[in-house]
Amino acid sequence: MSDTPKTTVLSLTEEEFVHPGNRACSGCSMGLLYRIGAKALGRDCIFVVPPSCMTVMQGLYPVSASQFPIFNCTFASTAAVATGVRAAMKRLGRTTQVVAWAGDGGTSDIGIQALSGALERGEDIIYICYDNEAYMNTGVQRSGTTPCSSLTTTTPFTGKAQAAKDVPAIVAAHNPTFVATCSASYPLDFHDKLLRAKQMRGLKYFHIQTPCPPGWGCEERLTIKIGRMAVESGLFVLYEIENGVKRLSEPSARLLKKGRRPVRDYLKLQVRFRHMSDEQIAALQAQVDARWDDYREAFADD
Ligand SMILES: Cc1ncc(C[n+]2csc(CCOP(=O)(O)OP(=O)(O)O)c2C)c(N)n1
Ligand code: SF4
Repeated sequence: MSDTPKTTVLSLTEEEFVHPGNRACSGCSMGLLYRIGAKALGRDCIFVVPPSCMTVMQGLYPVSASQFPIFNCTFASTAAVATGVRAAMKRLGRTTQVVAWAGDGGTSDIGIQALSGALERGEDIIYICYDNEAYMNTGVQRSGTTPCSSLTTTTPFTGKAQAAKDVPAIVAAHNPTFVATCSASYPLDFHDKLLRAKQMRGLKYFHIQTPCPPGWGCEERLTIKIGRMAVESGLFVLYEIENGVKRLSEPSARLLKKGRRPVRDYLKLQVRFRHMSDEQIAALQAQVDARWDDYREAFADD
């Protein structure tokens, strides 16, 4: 797997499937992720998208930000609709990639039942959850994957009290072909994982952290840096599970030797975490340290 050639900025295809203008907020990392991901997916692709920033980003009919057919479905039905579209393609004898592209609210809460069904059946689709860590399109309400302590409009004073659902672990418990976590700040890692996933049969699930300036309360110019800090501090871990074998991806694996940034660096750049006390930050740091002690044991030889 490590022998697979890595795409670089210079070797990335110049072909574009996403038009230069779209309706995402300035500094949105999801738009960048979509553009680079599309280069890996290629033209023969149909997207299935529930209500979310991705829908809005496309623009209003008859304008579209992208060159793919996009099926806008209901929130709860994303994976079921993708299943149906894939079956139709198969019936027509076409190898078209069917890609479900949903937000974290649409995946971890409202769409999880259809996703679980598609996982259990082993549907031959790619499912991408972009995780901006709240229901952003409707004004920053907390979702199942909003991190503990994060301020949202529905957790406005002391932040969310509960821990985030570990959706990739829930997905992995279904034993799909491929599970990967990615970050919009490492788009080439996402690109290359997608290239490999395209060659596999069965359900390929991607969970991608996508920093969101208005929702996280951060400067637009810092979006990519903040996503990197999430990885460098070990808070968001990049890994993949192929046929049951889990591997840390390079940006996270490198932390085993290099060490991690303090989580405080990441938290202090975002308004949603500014209210956290020193004790809360220390407790979070201790949790991350404990998790990495486990990784050091599990991945010592990687
Ligand atoms: C059944 C249903 N409930 C609520 C809505 C309103 N709604 C539209 S987009 C959205 C937020 C989606 O959040 P998420 O899936 O996290 O994607 P994001 O907006 O963050 O891109 C909501 C609640 C809806 N369209 N359908
Ligand atoms: S609200 Fe966040 S995720 Fe949605 S378009 Fe704006 S920056 Fe992107």
